[in-house]
Amino acid sequence: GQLEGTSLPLFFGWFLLSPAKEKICCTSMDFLKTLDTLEAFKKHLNDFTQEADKEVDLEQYFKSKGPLHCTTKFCNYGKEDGAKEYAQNPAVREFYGSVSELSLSALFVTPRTVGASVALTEEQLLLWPADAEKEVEGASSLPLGSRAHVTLGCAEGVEPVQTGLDLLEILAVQQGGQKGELVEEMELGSLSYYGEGRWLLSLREPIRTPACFSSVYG
Ligand code: ACK
Repeated sequence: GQLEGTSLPLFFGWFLLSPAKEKICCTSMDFLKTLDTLEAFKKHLNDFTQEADKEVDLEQYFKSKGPLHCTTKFCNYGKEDGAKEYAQNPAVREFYGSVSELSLSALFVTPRTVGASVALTEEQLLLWPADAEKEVEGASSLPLGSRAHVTLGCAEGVEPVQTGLDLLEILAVQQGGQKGELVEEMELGSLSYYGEGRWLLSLREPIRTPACFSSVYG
C-alpha cells in the first residue's frame, strides 16, 4: 500500500527501563569522576586535550545523547541496506514490544565516546543483524553481537554511531593479542588502558537492566 514505504523507523533497539536506567547514568558519572582523578589517566591526558597542563573534566567533556538504548539495526527510515529485510524478520516481529534483561559487561571511554558493552543472550542474538561487525577493519572476525553497546555520552561534535565503532576497535586490539595495560583494580572491576586514549573497565559483576525491544521514528 501507499503507507508501506514510510513505515520503517530510524532504528530498532532495546530501550532501557527505569529505575535501572537512572542507576546506570549514575554509575557512569561516578566512573568518569574517578577516572579523571587517576594518576594513570593524567599521564595520558594528552589523548584528550592538546593543551599541556590542562585538566579535563570528563563529566563535562561528554554530552548525553537521548534515551539510553542498545541499537540493533539502524534503518534510517529504510535508506540503510537490509532495513526492510530486518523489519520483516519473524524474530523482530515476534519480540517487538517485549521486555528482556540486558547485561552490561564493561564500560569504555575514548576521546570520542563513553559507552557500556552489552553481552547479548542467544535469544537476543536472534535480533542482531549479521553484518553489524563488518564495518570496522580488523573487527569482521569478532563474534556476532560484539558491537552491542549503550552510548552513555559523546564528545563535542561526535555522532553516537562512533560509540560502537570505538568498542569494535578496542575488541579488535584485544583480539590481536594486546592485553591492555592493567592500570587499577577499582571497586567496579579492572581498568585497562589500550593506548590512544582507549580505556576499558571490565565489570566484576555485570550490570543488569530490563529493556524493551522497540523502535524510534524520531
Ligand atoms: O548510540 P547508537 O548505537 O548510535 O544509537 C544511535 C542510533 O543509531 C540513532 O542515531 C545509531 N546509528 C547511527 N548511525 C548508525 C549506523 N550507520 N550504523 C549503526 N548504528 C548507527 C546511533
